[in-house]
Amino acid sequence: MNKPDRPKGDGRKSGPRPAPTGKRAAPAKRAQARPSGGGQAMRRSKEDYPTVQAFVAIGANLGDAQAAVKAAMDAIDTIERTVVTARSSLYRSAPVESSGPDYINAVVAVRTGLTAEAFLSELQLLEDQAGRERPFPNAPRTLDLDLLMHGNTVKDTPKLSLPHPRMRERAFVLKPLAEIAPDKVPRAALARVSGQVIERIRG
Ligand code: PH2
Ligand code: MG
Ligand code: MG
Repeated sequence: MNKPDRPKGDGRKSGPRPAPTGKRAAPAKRAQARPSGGGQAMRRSKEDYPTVQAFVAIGANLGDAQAAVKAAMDAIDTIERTVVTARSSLYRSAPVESSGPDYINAVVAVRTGLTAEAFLSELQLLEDQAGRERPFPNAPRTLDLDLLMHGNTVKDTPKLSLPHPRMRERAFVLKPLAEIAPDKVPRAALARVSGQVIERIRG
């Protein structure tokens, strides 16, 4: 079932502002200009926050999976304080420890000013909006967005493990990641998954 569209005015980058109503708008809250050396920083524009580089693995194997993966790349770019900086090709592979049709996979690089937890929540919202259901572990899915790395963050909590603990085991993650960030994928890691059959989709 399709979920309703994300409501407007929730801090997203794009989208029109509401039309003027004729009423006088409440004055915008501003950071007070303060003498340098203390106090609150000047308000920054959305693209001007300190950011880290992060990588997201995208997968889908239900419905029009190619369209879902491409749409997800665009949707990630609409997340607040986040810009997609590189997109891999799309790849096709058989389900690994999963079932259903072949998967379409890709990886994007982003710069994000969000914490790993906040960024993950945004990714989960996009999965929900794509109609993701979770009837059982590793069920076929309309959209899967896995946070692979977030800057130098290393953590292992029930909600989030970084870097992603299984990313080194999977050609459908390492191949697209190596395409856009070869420095993140040691040759030996690629060699270990070279027996896994995966096809790059051209065009
Ligand atoms: N994701 C899984 C389980 N198995 N297999 C392929 N080929 N591609 C995936 O993205 C994938 C999978 C769990 O997230
Ligand atoms: Mg996954
Ligand atoms: Mg996942």
